[in-house]
This record gives sequence, structure tokens and C-alpha cells, in this order.
Amino acid sequence: MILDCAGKALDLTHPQVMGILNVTPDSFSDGGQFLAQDSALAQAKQMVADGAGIIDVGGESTRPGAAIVSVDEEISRVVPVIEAIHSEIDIPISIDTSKPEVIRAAIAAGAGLINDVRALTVDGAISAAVDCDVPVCLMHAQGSPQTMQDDPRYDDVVSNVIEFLLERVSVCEQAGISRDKVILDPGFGFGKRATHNLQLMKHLAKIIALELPVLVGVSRKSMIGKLLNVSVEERLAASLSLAALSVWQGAKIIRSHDVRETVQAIMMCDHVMKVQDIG
Ligand code: 7PM
Repeated sequence: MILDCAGKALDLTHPQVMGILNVTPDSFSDGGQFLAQDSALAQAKQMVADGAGIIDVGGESTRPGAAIVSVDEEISRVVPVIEAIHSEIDIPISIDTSKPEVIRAAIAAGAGLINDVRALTVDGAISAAVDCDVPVCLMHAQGSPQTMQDDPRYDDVVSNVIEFLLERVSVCEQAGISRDKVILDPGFGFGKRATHNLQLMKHLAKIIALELPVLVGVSRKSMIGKLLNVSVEERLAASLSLAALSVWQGAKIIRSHDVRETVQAIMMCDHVMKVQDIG
């Protein structure tokens, strides 16, 4: 299956890595806007060289307790970067946002997929997605990024996530977004304790069984820090292990900070999964 992301192809006949490109001000050292854009473009080119299938551009930090970013600020961060990458790079760009105005501006600038951690629940986001006519990734979260990690509770996290995702798919379909444009994401770390994340990973196949492409974002996440007591710089091996477990169960897209290593890990999974059986 090949997803058309506004004219650029995302080939999901193989698992793909979505490279994370943050354009929040804390993600580059000094202020200069042009420096920041140059650095973003250089990072994007490196990700392509490392085998990324798509680049995820985000201008809003969803970190618990992070400052809320205005629409204009978010647009002025992401649009110049998307324009620069779009003209120089052939792989699709996704826009990591929940705001309808940012969705419209990013798609107009050349992005080809909407990656929304709020699953198009913000007022106007569904119509923006319908008008833009690009694929969307719908992610589950419990609560808002500001407070979601305070005391997350579920009686059955896997069923709860599935129920939410199916409801959002149905809302999208009723609004005119066809099913074949929808990607699902259980939202690791978004309003979930370590045990909830582990249960979701153990039973990811139940989400794969919904028969829509599944995206997994576990790269360097705090669940790894909590379980293994390692700092954010020391989470690569565990991130790769979780990427492999995801692809083994059928996940099609792995969102990662470490593109080269993640491509190698999931290519090995793909080889194992596709090798011809004996006899
Ligand atoms: C602080 C908290 C900083 C969380 C960054 C994050 C996902 C995503 C993010 C995901 C999809 C991170 C997250 N995570 N989009 N955006 N799936 N679809 O760790 O899991 O990168 S932001």
C-alpha cells in the first residue's frame, strides 16, 4: 500500500521511519531565524540520507507543562522550514500540530500528512483536514499535554485506546475523510503510566488488527527512563527494541529521533518477517 501525501509517496509495503524535526526555539542554540532554517534543512537532508521515509515537522512542544504556543508563532516556526524542505527533498513531510490554521498553512507550504496528537478534536481541525485532502495520523491521548501525566487511569487501556481510535475514524469518515487516508497511533506516553505503555506494546497486534496502518512513537520516551533508570541520551537501545517489537506486530511507521539506527532495526525485522518459509 502506497499513501499519496500531496504528491509525494509513502510506501507502506515496507515499514518506514518518520524522522523527528523539532523547530521549537529550545531546539537550536542561538536565536537567528536563518541559522535555524539552515540547520533544519541540513537535518532533514541527513534524515533522507539515513533512510527516513517521512519527516515530521513540529513547532509546538507537547511536553507536560510546556508553554502554550500561539497560532502565529507556530506558523512562523514551521512554514519556512516546510517550504525549504519541500523544495529540496522528495520524501513527504508531516506537520505535527492540532491547530486548524497551522494545518492549512503547513499543507499550503508543502506538507503532505497531518500528524495530530489530539486526533482532530480541536474545533475546525476536521474541516481543515477535509479541505487539505491529505492523509492524517490520529493519535490517542488521555487529557491535555499539560496535565495528562498527573494521574492517568484506565480499566483496560488497550480496549479504551481502540474504542477512542474507532470513534475518531468514524467521525473522520462522516466528515468526508476516507478510511484509506487514516493512520492510527496508540499515543505512547500521552496520559499513560509505564504499565499502560507496556500493556499497549504487548497487545499492539490488537490495534494492528483494525486494518489501518499503525504509527508508533516510542523514541527516547520517559517510559524507558522510568523502567530502566536511564537519561534521555541513553535510551537508544531500548527505543530500538520497542521499534522492533512494534514492527514485528505489524506497525508500519516508527517515529524516531535516531533515523539511521531505527531504519537498520526495522529493516532486520522486515527481513525476518518476509523470509520464505521452509518446506
Ligand atoms: C515532550 C513530550 C516532548 C512528548 C516530546 C513528546 C508522538 C507524536 C510526539 C507520538 C505521534 C515525543 C513527544 N509523540 N506524534 N508527537 N506519535 N503521532 O516524545 O507518539 O516526541 S511528541
